[in-house]
Amino acid sequence: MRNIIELVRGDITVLAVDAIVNAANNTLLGGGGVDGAIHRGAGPELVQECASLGGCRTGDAKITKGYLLPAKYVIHTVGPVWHGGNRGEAELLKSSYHSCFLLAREYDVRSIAFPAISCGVYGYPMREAALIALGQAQEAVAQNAGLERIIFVMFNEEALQVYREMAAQLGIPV
Ligand code: AR6
Repeated sequence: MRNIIELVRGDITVLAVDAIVNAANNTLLGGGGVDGAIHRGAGPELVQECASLGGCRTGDAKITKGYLLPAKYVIHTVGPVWHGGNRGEAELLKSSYHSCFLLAREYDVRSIAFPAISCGVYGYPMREAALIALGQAQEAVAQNAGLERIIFVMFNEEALQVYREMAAQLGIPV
């Protein structure tokens, strides 16, 4: 497999990539966490475009411009709220990543950065989420030869360490 998956620690809003992914909510009208940071970085035009999109279902994704961000696009996805694991959370989280990769292909996105979708306010356990995120990235690499960089951006060292362990478990060179 091409070695295009990267794990980094930092703030996703400063990355100059084709697209950054936002862990949004169903309204797409902004919120806290990474969503708040992305809206602050992009400026008020982002919420205007988001307001025209009619929201977003859990597991789905929508794309906008990046406005004042260094990234050209923002792909907004809504991950599941964790309710203990028996309410379809894993399928929904998989679907969030998959939907983002479908949009990436459609918009010829070659470099894409993801936060740990659902792992903040929505309470998804980091290890399980990291396995899904990395597994979906492996599939996307196999299916889309145009992808050059997939960057998982962790806000803290513990999360980065979990991603490193899960990448090793899946045999992904990072
Ligand atoms: N760069 C990278 N990662 C970040 C950043 C950042 N600037 N800021 C936070 N994180 P969360 P969710 C990490 O809560 O769980 C919003 O209010 C954070 O440490 O942002 O999907 C939405 O509007 C965590 O690991 O997203 C929704 O209502 C990860 O990003 C709700 O939160 C995701 O945490 C979505 O909850």
